[in-house]
Amino acid sequence: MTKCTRRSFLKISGVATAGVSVAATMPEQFLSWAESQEELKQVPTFCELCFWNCGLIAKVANGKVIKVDGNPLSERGRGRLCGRGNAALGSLYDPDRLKHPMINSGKRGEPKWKKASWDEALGLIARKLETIKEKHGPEAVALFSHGTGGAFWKHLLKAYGSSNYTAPSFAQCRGPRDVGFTLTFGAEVGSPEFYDFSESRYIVLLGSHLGENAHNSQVQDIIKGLDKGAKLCVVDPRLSNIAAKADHWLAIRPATDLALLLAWIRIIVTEELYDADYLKAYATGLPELKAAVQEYTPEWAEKETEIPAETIVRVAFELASRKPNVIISGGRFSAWYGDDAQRSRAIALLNALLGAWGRPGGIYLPAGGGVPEYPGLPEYPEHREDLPKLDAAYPFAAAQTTTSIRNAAISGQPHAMKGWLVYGCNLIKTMPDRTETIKAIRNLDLLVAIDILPADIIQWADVVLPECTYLERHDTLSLGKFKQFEVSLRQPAVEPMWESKPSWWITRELAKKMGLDAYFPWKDGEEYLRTRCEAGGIDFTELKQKGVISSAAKSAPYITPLNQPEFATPSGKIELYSNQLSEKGLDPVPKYTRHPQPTDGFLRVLYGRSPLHTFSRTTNNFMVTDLIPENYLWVNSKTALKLGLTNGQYVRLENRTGFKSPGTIKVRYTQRLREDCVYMVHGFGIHSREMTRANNRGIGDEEMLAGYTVDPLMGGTGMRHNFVKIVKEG
Ligand SMILES: Nc1nc2c(c(=O)[nH]1)N[C@H]1C(S)=C(S)[C@@H](COP(=O)(O)OP(=O)(O)OC[C@H]3O[C@@H](n4cnc5c(=O)[nH]c(N)nc54)[C@H](O)[C@@H]3O)O[C@H]1N2
Ligand SMILES: Nc1nc2c(c(=O)[nH]1)N[C@H]1C(S)=C(S)[C@@H](COP(=O)(O)OP(=O)(O)OC[C@H]3O[C@@H](n4cnc5c(=O)[nH]c(N)nc54)[C@H](O)[C@@H]3O)O[C@H]1N2
Ligand code: SF4
Ligand SMILES: [Mo]
Repeated sequence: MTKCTRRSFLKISGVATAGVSVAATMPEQFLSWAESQEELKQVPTFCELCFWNCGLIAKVANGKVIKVDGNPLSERGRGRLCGRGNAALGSLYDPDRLKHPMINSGKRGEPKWKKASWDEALGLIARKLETIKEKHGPEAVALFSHGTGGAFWKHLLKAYGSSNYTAPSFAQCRGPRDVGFTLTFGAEVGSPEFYDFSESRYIVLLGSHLGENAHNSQVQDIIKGLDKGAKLCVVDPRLSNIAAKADHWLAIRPATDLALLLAWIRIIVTEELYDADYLKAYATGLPELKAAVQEYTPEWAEKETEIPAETIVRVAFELASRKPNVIISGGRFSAWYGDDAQRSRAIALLNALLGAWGRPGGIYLPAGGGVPEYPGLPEYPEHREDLPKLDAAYPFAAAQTTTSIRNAAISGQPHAMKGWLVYGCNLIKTMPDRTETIKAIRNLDLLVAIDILPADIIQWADVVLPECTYLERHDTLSLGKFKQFEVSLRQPAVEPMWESKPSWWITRELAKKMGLDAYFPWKDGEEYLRTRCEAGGIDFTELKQKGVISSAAKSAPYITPLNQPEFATPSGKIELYSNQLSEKGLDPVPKYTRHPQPTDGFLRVLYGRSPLHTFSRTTNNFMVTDLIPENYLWVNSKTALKLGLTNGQYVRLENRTGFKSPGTIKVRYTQRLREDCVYMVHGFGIHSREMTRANNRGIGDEEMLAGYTVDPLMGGTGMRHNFVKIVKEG
């Protein structure tokens, strides 16, 4: 940790000359520090307001964080933070935070909270977990997790004897994409993605709204690429911020992207626009692919997508003319329509045909690297081999799906499911079909929520454990595979407030109560991290000082005669035609099927991200709610006029089952959206009175969802068949 004086800080930050107007917006802590002669402590750590995990430096005075800045050493942010990252103080100093453990003495879902000591709360959880293990076996307990601290909970779960670890960020998010790419290349595109945007010469984005999706370094990279002359084609029913910068905006009819992709593949294979040498060296199945896509002509695709055939052809030729320095990306969130792994595979096929994998401006080959786990821990107990797999129906479920855990809790099939540990997940809002989620929760013997806020999920918990925020804790390391391998450290800038605690502590104390101490030998968070770093040859003192350490050697990010790629597919090659799929009775080349479109005055709900919010994580954060307090309903102006809506008017939504939204949402006229859709950002529509700024603000897209379609390959849940009517108030 380095220190700077008040004077040098004022000079660096420009505050000394900025005068009264800046002072008026400065937090109180800052002003009192500026008045004092205190030295400013600088603590490098990393952000958790989303999972990009940008390095940041917390400026601390009088025991309070007064400001955060980007850490220039971090490849994830390169000295910058996004709008959410800058709102760190709004998370840390949120007066609505969970302050002490709580036990529900009422019914599940109608909580009567009793303040509890840690000893009492953890004792109760330990007893219940023991009982579940005795009655049903350890597999009857599952962990849902999102965020860095989840690693300690996963470790606890495995030590307890269960492997039922799941996350909405798989089957409700990027799982379909990862499976589509793995089937094709034998590897995922990574997280952070290995997109070499800054060197690209042609970029196609389908339903990826980078910029609003504020993944820090990736936004910087795409802007760099565009500055250097890359062409950009954005496929989106809405003119997103990035579409506004594009050479082509293709306002596709929603749910028809696969038609467009197959037409592009057909043009590229029939006109032989592909990278022939590359395919010869690295791919198999070109003739089979060619034969399989013949029906997908541009004229056919025009009818499905409403994109003119000549535009489809033009983009294909432009794109191919810039191969192999191209990226075709379908975004990160890919659980759209139920055929999502196949749509993602079509995207992977296009990248393959144009030779983008392992090429400059394409998908680079990431640096290797890792840090060993804490040495000397006992082996996890063996899992029972005879138990039926929860995801047996999905041959390519690369991770456990949330829905099969939910189904098991409802039906007891294929085995009992009685306890849920929910870490940093707001399942009420992030799993499709709330009724099913609640049905499952009612069947449990125990639901523990580990959170920082009284979010919607808290209302369904038996025991609530308050984690301290990322600025108050040590956590596991964040490892990044970029062109260099990078290790980031989280360390506390200030002491945990109230009775909140970090996960390394909570899990250790809980483990002790279950006789699992041997798995948690660390004295404290720092000792845990130091030991792992030492085992991995990383200078922990340097890491503490810098926050981020990158490997000295650069990897070889591109294919050269001496740097040949490996593809972990059964054939060892890029699989343009997939025997793995045909062996399971699935389409070896993606096939188009038509999805329902809204009729009878219904409009499709499109959803995405606000650049200043992360789902429901920030909807109560006073630093961003000042700017964006609620979500808006984008309505095409023509549609709005037809429906007699005025700009700024509050409306309700009604879905296909007749369900009316509990909350209201403000209409926003726009010409940046197709007439058959409405658009809103996800995360609002919180119903928790204790979240005073978020409660009942706006509507959640998930509240209106009447059904979802399941991906037969990997169990992802397509959540974009969401049709609504607009209901005027009064
Ligand atoms: N309908 C619909 N469903 C969706 C999406 C959508 O857009 N629409 N998005 C999907 C996507 S892309 C994803 S990735 C998933 C995400 O879904 P989830 O995995 O459920 O995650 P979040 O919504 O990030 O979870 C937010 C919870 O984490 C808590 N939290 C915040 N910080 C911390 C912390 O430091 N520690 C702890 N313990 N808790 C914390 C918040 O208070 C909140 O309760 O949802 C998916 N589901
Ligand atoms: N600021 C901010 N950034 C975030 C997050 C956040 O919460 N806030 N969350 C992070 C997470 S976990 C994820 S997964 C990513 C998600 O970010 P992205 O992967 O970029 O994607 P989405 O949220 O799916 O994309 C929304 C876009 O898809 C368009 N769309 C809707 N339907 C269709 C369709 O049928 N076809 C096409 N072509 N487009 C369609 C919408 O109009 C919208 O512009 O963002 C990450 N970044
Ligand atoms: S992108 Fe923004 S919110 Fe996400 S980690 Fe980086 S600074 Fe934090
Ligand atoms: Mo996500």
